[in-house]
Amino acid sequence: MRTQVGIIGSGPSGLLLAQLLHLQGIDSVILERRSRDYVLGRIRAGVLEQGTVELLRAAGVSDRMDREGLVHGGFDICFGDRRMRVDLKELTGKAVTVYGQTEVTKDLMDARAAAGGAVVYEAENVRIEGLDEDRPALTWVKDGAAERLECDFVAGCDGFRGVSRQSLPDAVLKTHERVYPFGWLGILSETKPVSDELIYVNHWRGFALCSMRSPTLSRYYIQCAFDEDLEEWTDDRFWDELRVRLPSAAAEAIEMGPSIEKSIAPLRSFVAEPMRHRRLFLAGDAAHIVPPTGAKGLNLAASDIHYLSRALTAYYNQGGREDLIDSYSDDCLRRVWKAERFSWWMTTMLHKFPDQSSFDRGIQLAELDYLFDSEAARAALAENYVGLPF
Ligand code: FAS
Ligand code: PHB
Repeated sequence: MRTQVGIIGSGPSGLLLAQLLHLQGIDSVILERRSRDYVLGRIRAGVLEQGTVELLRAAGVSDRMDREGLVHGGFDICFGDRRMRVDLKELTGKAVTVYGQTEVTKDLMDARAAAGGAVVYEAENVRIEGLDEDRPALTWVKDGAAERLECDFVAGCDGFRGVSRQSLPDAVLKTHERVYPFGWLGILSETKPVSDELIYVNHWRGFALCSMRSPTLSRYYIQCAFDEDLEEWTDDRFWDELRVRLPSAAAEAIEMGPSIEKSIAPLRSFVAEPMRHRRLFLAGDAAHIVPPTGAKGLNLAASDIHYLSRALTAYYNQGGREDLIDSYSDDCLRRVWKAERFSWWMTTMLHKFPDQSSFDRGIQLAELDYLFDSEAARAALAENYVGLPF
């Protein structure tokens, strides 16, 4: 089997890349180790930057998002008895769109099927060969049979625990990491969201976030210990703890109900450099991870794919241009590190750190105080939240 671009992973990164390449007449094959249903069963991101929305429109997969997505012009931040709205629209002229990653993935899968694009689900033991000879190939096992795909380039869109990052030589790969001493316990419930917009809370017991997926589907998170046992969190315990952390008006108004999904996500900041080695490109979570506080993970994946699809299109459709291929890693990392900074800053400002000194707490409260008192501080937060330019 042969194709132009071999893609590992059918999450948002892999699917979006395949769709953008298809629109440019560039052929690709996606190899995914899980089943289609398993991929769609993961509940992850919820907030799309304006740049991501525009990229999905350019990819021709935005009809349902434009119908069902919730456009948000701001969000609230609470600490102590104070509550303030960050007016994104007024501060930046932009908004964000609440539309779950599951829906984005579904729309991209439908587009892939409509285009007759190849996706191999349950592809086991995917391996990358031939990088050093600049003749890459992907091998895998499907239903017990060994398979092989020759390609010009490989896109490693296989997430944090994929195979592609590990395929960079140790002498080439550099990683940078911060693991946070807590996690997020999240639930999805078929209830009316407590507010029309998101509410981020810094409470002395820990962080809380009120989000949503639709006017009848709520998404809530509370900070928990990084080694928390999910079995110990009944729905009642979750609702009680969430309500303690919310501002009183929200705590009284919240509609509670059974969780239809409940999970704990660890929080880490992680960057792998470079994001390209010979004919292998890393994109999305394969190259970087951010704590979800700033709602950047999925959006960074989108900007990586913007740069990668642009580079591969220049190579195939503009006479073998290689300048954008050569600058891909630097182009991505310039934006990645700014999103890493913002996500670290939001996380540090809003969470309770177990080993927090009195000085750390003083700085955290001063950060919040400054935000509440300064429009310039809110403008800096807002321009990062809506997404820095690609
Ligand atoms: P993904 O991890 O989504 O996709 C990678 C795909 O590659 C997967 O389908 C995987 O099965 C496949 N794969 C892995 N190894 C493979 C192999 N060896 N062979 C073949 N296939 C392989 N971001 C936000 O912005 N907001 C959030 O609230 C948020 N919450 C999150 C919660 C959790 C639990 C996690 C893990 C992430 C969360 N994120 C959030 C970040 C998340 O949305 C990612 O940024 C997004 O999924 C990135 O997409 P991909 O790069 O496509 O990686
Ligand atoms: C979500 O809705 O899942 C969500 C929203 C905003 C965040 C993180 C997660 O910062």
